[in-house]
Amino acid sequence: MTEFKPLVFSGVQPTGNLHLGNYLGAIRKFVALQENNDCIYCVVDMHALTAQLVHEDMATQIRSITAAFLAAGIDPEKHIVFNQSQVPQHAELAWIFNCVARIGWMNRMTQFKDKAGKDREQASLGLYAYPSLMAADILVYRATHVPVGDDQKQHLELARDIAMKFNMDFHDKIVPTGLGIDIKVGEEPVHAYFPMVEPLIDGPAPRVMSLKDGTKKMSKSDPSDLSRINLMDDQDAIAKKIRKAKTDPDALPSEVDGLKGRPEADNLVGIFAALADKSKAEVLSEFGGQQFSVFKPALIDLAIEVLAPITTEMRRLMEDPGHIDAVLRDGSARARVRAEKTMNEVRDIIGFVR
Ligand code: AQP
Repeated sequence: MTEFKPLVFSGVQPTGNLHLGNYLGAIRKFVALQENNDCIYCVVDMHALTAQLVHEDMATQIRSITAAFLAAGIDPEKHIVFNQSQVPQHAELAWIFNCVARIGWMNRMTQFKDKAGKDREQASLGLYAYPSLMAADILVYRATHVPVGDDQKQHLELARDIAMKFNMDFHDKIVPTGLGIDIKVGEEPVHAYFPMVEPLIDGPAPRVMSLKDGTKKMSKSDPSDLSRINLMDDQDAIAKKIRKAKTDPDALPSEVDGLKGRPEADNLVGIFAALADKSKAEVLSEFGGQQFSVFKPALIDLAIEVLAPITTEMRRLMEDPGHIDAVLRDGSARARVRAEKTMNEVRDIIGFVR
């Protein structure tokens, strides 16, 4: 049985300062995956319009995310780094997926409920359709693996549902054109045009939580800057934010089970583990029984050690916007070739005349 060639795709929105959650949940995994995979990493600028239409500094934000990708160690020559709006095929496939996805599916998306808040009538249609564009971002390359934070799990399940419905609805068109590939869905071999994407959400900090509230996701849009560590924060800011991070009065436990019901402690141990490339159990074997007055300084040193070189390199790259734009133009040109191949096949499957 043939299978889809493994291909990694992921994206980050240019909606504000990148934070430690974006780094540990996404960008750090992007870097590791490029060793053994063909990878496409995208600054998803069209997604940035969904929650807020007008951005005074959109171009700078796009360059800043690109700088973070490069500073973290992504190789734009071996892989593809680009911004979504330069590849219009994403929007074209998203329209087709809008016609595949069912309103009932979209109504279940918790991110829409969270971001739209109480006044849903005033949310943009784009915010509602966001997961359909996200499915198109991935499937326009027929990508198979998507490294993301835990918050994106539901959207990836939707991408699978969209792929499956397209494959089933157009089955009679896919088979004679020979464009599909045999995949296994459960025990059944199915001739499919789009793969069933696999989320890659592992690691000790799949959802980094706010430093002020261990039950809330660390997020760019949190009004309190003390809730997150930004990738552009200097060493003093990192130290101050970790020192001020909410904790409880108890010492750290020696076993992972002891973190249950202690969201802030769990979060800081998870962050330490992810930054040190260790498991939470390993971190607790070192710090179990210690107070936060001992653990926090160690976390500050580690966070600075890991983040400072990235921050310095991001600042250096941001001084040469022409270079960043050239990287994005080159990546976009290469992405367009791949995306257009898929779109031609999709147009043929649907029966559009071309
Ligand atoms: N707190 C987090 N922990 C782990 N991973 C996270 N990601 C985001 N927050 C966390 C992951 O980062 C990638 C890029 O996210 P994004 O910027 O495209 O969108 P987002 O999830 O909406 O990010 P934010 O920071 O929460 O932005 P706002 O405040 O604008 O909503 C994704 O892989 C995401 O999982």
